[in-house]
Amino acid sequence: MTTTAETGAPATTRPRAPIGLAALAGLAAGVVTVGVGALVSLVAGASTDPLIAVGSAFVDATPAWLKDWAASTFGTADKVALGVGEVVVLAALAALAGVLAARRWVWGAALVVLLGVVAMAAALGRPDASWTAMVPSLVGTVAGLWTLQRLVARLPRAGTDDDERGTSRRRFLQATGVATAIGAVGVLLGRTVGAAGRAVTAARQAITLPRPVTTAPAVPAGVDVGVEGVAPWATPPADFYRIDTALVVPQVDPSTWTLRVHGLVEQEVELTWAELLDADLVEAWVTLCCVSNPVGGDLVGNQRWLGLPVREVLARARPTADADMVLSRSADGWTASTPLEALTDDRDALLAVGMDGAPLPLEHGFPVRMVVPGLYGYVSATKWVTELEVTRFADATAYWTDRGWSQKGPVKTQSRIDVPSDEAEVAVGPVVIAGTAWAQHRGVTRVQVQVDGGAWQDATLADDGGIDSWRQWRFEWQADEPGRHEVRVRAFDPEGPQTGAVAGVIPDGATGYDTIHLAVRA
Ligand SMILES: Nc1nc2c(c(=O)[nH]1)N[C@H]1C(S)=C(S)[C@@H](COP(=O)(O)O)O[C@H]1N2
Ligand SMILES: [Mo]
Repeated sequence: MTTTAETGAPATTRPRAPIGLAALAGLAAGVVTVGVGALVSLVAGASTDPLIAVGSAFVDATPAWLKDWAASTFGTADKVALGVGEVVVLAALAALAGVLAARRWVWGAALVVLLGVVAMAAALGRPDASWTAMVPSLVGTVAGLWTLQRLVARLPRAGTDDDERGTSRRRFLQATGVATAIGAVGVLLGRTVGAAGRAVTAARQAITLPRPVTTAPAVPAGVDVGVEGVAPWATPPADFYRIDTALVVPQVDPSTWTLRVHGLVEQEVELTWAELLDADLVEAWVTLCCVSNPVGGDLVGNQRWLGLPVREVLARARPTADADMVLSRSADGWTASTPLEALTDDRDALLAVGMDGAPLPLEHGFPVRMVVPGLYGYVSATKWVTELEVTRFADATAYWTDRGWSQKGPVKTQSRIDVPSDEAEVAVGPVVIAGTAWAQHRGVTRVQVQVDGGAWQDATLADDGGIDSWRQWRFEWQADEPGRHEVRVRAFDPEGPQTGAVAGVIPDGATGYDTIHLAVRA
């Protein structure tokens, strides 16, 4: 890639450096910038890492349609996709800075400084940022500039004799290699040491949760319908879907955690971790689901949560009569607006500390999160929660409602076919069709299956684990005719059947029947 430039460059005042090598110098300087930034972020906090800060700012600035596209294209791997995209764009810009710097130093330097300023601004703009947030990007940029200047000065130039060029080329590549290695070590250290969040992980492991004062009702033996391939009724925490805007998992130390309850209240309340664990905790099975879950999707899970009913904390604070909403806020500045009523009625709306009998996993909101039966996560399930502001829908908005999603997000009754998989081949004869359905806080009362547009037929429901949990079902279809067949499902809650009208996830959740096609062979 260097030959054209090497042979073709006219020797003017300053001989041209091969463009490929110049780009390489820029890339190496880029790696140093990012690596030094990552190292300094070990002290300044993971959210100040330049790549993470820019990525997070990007996430917050992303319009809803793009986010929706990313979520539906990459699913829960959207964070990986974002990271890859960011690295590709940055690499291209770094290479460009190298090429520019080889022509005219100030052009290359200006591009590096510009990128540095963007990263500093992004870091300072994080909700949890203090002025030190800009330091990793600043130090990284200075290190990157210095590296670029040294490498560009070492670029082998056309016009010198062959021997000399060979030597200077080797020296340049060595220097570039060393710079890249140093930068890469910085990135690795920054990510492994930083992301492990050792202190908080250790604090979590040291916790013994108290016994609930009210235990969850015993789960009937038959909540699992007993068909292989159906998502288990109790979702293992390791398999529980994860959706949030946090590029680095917030590290919240329970010993310094507090929950501040304020706003339209007669009495401000502040709750510590010790006080929370001392309170009368209850246990409840609740199915959580995401408004971004497409029909048939798997952004839904069921678990046993341990926590303090939010209504008890609110009762201490005594909301004033004009309040109708609680704006919950997380350690990393995310917000959700929840109808006050859903937090004060008799449902198990929890300030949860436990999931599946253990402290919350870090990525599911450790040490404390909200869980509210019957509402989508975006309006209720604040992870790493630190603040409840009692307010009014007329006066305040939240993270997703600012981005075009509905103020109110009650879960829509839905059903899903888990087996067979779509486009599966099955033999003529009995075919077991099975899956799950949910209508949190109303309860699934009936599930029906329809084949090839025929009559809706009742499926057999698995045992009921409570109205806040999903419910499995199975149906045996007698497949007589070879060929392609269409199977659909619908669930009922006490108000009737779910709607078959097709709607996308924006602004308040997808509707329509989950549908599969089966190839029946003789
Ligand atoms: N702090 C914070 N809490 C959050 C979110 C977030 O982005 N940040 N996302 C919400 C959304 S949209 C959903 S669906 C649930 C998902 O919870 P889970 O990741 O534990 O499954 O968390 C909610 N709580
Ligand atoms: Mo969500």
